[in-house]
Amino acid sequence: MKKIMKLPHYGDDRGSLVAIEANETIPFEVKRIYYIFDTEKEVQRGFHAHKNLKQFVICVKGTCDFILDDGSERTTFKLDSAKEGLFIDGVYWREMHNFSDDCVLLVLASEHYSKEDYITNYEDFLLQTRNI
Ligand code: T46
Repeated sequence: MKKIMKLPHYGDDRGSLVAIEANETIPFEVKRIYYIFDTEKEVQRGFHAHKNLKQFVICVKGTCDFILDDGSERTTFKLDSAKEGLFIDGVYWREMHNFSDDCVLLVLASEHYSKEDYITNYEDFLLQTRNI
């Protein structure tokens, strides 16, 4: 499953606040948080899939393109709002492109970091999705 989810946004004349609660706003327990920033425009990141990981990706500042490939279709999500996030649950090849200079990409993850969870070869990813 992959989908953009709107986040509860509390704005007033002092500014904006978004709150995220594990297992409520997003459908998993958060075990890890990381964020990506200072990424040059021409840089491309990702180029892997995960075997068993749920993630929620929020572009809290700036913009970037987040591509999800399920083995037969590539979908590009333009992330440009701190008031929504991209929920990813399943084996998708992911790529990130077109980072704005000010982009800060916040990621909430359902599992601790594990190198073994990564599929870094596209052919291996295709085999996994086709269950061959
Ligand atoms: C993903 C996309 C959206 C850690 O030590 N702990 C961590 O939790 C993470 C995420 C990374 N690292 C180390 C591993 C590498 O030495 O940080 C370095 C950069 O990671 P990576 O090259 O995997 O970064 P991206 O931007 O290509 O991918 C990351 C996540 O790794 C990945 O899970 O879905 O962001």
